[in-house]
Amino acid sequence: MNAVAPPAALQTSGSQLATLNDWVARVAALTKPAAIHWCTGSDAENQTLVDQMLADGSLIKLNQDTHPGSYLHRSNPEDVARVEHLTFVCTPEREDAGPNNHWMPPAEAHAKIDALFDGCMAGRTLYVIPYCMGPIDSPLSRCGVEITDSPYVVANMRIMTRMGAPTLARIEREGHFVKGLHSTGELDPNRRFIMHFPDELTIKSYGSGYGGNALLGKKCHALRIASYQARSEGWLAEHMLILGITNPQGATHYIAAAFPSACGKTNLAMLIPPEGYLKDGWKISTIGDDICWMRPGADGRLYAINPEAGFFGVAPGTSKKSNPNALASIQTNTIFTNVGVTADNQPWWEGIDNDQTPVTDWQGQPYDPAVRPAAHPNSRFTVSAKQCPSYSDMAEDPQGVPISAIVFGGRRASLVPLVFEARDWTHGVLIGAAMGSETTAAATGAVGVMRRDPMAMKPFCGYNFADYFSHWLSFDKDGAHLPKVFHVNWFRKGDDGKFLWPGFGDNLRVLEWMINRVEGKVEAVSTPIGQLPAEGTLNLNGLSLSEEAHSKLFGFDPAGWQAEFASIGDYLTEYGPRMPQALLEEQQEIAQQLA
Ligand code: O2Y
Ligand code: MN
Repeated sequence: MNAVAPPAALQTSGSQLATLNDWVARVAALTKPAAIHWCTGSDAENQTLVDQMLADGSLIKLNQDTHPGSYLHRSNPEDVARVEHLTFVCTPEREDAGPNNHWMPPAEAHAKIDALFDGCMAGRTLYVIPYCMGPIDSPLSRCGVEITDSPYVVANMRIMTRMGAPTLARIEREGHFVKGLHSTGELDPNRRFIMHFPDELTIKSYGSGYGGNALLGKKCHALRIASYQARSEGWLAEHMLILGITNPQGATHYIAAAFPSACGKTNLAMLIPPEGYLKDGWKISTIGDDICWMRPGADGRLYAINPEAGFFGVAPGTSKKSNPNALASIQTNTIFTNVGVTADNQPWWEGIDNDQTPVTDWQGQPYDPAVRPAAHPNSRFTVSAKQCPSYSDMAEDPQGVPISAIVFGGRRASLVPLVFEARDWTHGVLIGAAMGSETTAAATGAVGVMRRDPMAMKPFCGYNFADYFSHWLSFDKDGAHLPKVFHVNWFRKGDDGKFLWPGFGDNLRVLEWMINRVEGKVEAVSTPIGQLPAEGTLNLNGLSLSEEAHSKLFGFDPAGWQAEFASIGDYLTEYGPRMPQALLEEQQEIAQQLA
């Protein structure tokens, strides 16, 4: 076995990196790899890994004329998504992980997963990936090191993070980093765990090679561990996209928005303004599509970075119509996972809306729609953010971007209007804590069941939600200039079951109203649930909305909200005595107004 210490090319002057070297040596002693490779992130290194994966069949070359530098990976069919039931937060006290997490005592968790790691890399190469979440020179960024035996993970982490020598230099300077140990193991779902040890800044993941289970910088580090770290360091690690809106006068506002899965976060982050807005000179710029780290700046505003350097976007439904920027981004240098392919080897998925047809499905079998879709519903593309036409230079700004508005949103067929604004920060935190989506018959068999997903962090908060809400409330202090908070619902349906709001580019109309509210330019109507757009203040020019659409998108149903607030009260009390009194009082006050 070679090199338990980084090679000269990765070292900075006099570097010893003792903690890192010791950890690599201990992991190597446990996992017993045939070789150790310290990743530099260079093009040459990537090419070597790609060639190796092409040779062993774990990557398949796509049509290099139409998709230069792009490849397909087919994961094990039993390893196609995050596994929440196997994901644990291992704090010393169960209460600190909270009812929102699966919990195991740290010693038991280490013992259980280390037994799986024992000898698991025999005959394999152990890759050491130093990565930085966020711009390398940003004080908001944090570093980690992932050890993995998967070259596919290395290739993805190279796209999704800033990887290599500058990160190692930063780790040496700072003296700390998040330790992530990953092995694909046997890909046996019965021998699979994703364990988090927030007190130890440690992640251990075994038995999956897929997405959030394996690319440890993403959900494990940038959300679960980071949210825990953020609590003690006074910042927020959130499941939010970040976008910039530039008005015709050239002023830019930044918005951070949290939505549960399958609510179009990537589409919103890359929105293309509708025709009239484009003509007038409106522009949307993308900072990030999934994760947002923010902290108060000297002026009291929240400043945000996107800790990621790429997009791990869901492929099905991505088309020239739904997301032209995403489609443009993935024409070159993209790793596709679990999509179908056409006869001439181009990637294909349901909803791509082109004139091609798939011949091979995501499992490598001849495509037969009666057997399975061409692409797995959770199939993905991994691509550098720099390839996105709407990606903003400001995403690389070490200071981050100032956030003017925070948006919470869910998928609600009934009750919830298109947009409303929180009266103040505490009310905004309550709106975030209560947010959720209704299930559909297709997904669960039970229509209209409310699943609450506070701040879209249910699968990702690394500690007790009650403490998390207290942390959010703590930002409201002297000198703070906090963003306005809004709630949106793009998914309100009419009596005929059809969506009432056109969505996509037209969502900019709602964002414009928010910006006008931030600038104090337009009026709102006060209701117990918050501020609704006053008649004529949200630009509907060029849309033909029915009377039903008008009343449901902009109206407020007191009886329906009374029941909703009773349910919100029940939900908050499930968290027991740690639930902050201020949030309970806010809920009770609104419930009384509705009674
Ligand atoms: O299934 C996975 O591992 C991917 S999940 C994912 C990927 C990108 C962005 N968000 C998510 C999510 O589940 O929120
Ligand atoms: Mn996400």
